[in-house]
Amino acid sequence: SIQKVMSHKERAVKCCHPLVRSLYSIMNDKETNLCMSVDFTSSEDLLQLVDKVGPHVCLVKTHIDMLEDFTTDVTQQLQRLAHKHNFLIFEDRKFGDIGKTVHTQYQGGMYKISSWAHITNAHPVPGPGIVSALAEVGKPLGRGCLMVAEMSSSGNLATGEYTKAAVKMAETNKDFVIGFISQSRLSADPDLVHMTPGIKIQMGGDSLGQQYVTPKMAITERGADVIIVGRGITGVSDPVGAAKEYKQAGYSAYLNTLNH
Ligand code: 5BU
Repeated sequence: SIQKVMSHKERAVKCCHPLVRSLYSIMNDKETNLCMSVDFTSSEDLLQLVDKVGPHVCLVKTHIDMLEDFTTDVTQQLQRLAHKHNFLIFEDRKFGDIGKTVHTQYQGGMYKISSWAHITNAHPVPGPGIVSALAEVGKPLGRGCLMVAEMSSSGNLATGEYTKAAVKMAETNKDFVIGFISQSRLSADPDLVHMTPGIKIQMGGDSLGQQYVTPKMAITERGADVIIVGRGITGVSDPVGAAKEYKQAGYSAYLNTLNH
């Protein structure tokens, strides 16, 4: 069970990082804690779905390096849609190298992630230097980073002391680290956002190690602030209908946590 949570409305005012306040303000206004993970290989498919589902989500999560036809126009269009529908963009890059390398990867290369993604994430495995390096690029732009503290995949190694070290890295770098990718509530600090992937209304998993829990379980039992849903939305015949369903399930579970 989890401690009493602060409402989105309160967090939109009280959280220390401006990006976190923006996120909670969007969540409060649009009544959604849903992040859609749009893991497509075609830019047109990606942009079309984001335009349709945008009204129902607080965040759109990308794997930009999955696109077979990437051009900078895609990230410009994505930013336009983020503005149109009032959501933030999260590039699920999972940086995981030494400081010097991730600095260049975050700022430059073909994707220039720091120039368009409000949020990105990093593995704690290289040590705290990964946070300082990414912060050098992202902080002046007002960006935020999530630590991958736990994973949804079967047999993953992000457990125990490793997870604890990730929590410490977040709690001591709150000017840039805004929270976690996690499977449970890891920090009592309301400034740190907990986002949980591996969500499907029909539990189970896939053939490659993914493990799912329901939106309700993620929020009420595991303390997620944001639920991340990919194929539960993108892999069905009516993605907009599914997005509405996940939005509803996620939001009512959130409202329930306030009443307890
Ligand atoms: P799915 O289609 O809902 O299974 O997609 C989940 C997304 O979240 C996908 O983009 C993964 O790369 C991402 N993910 C995850 O599933 N589990 C994790 O622990 C982390 C990221 Br970190």
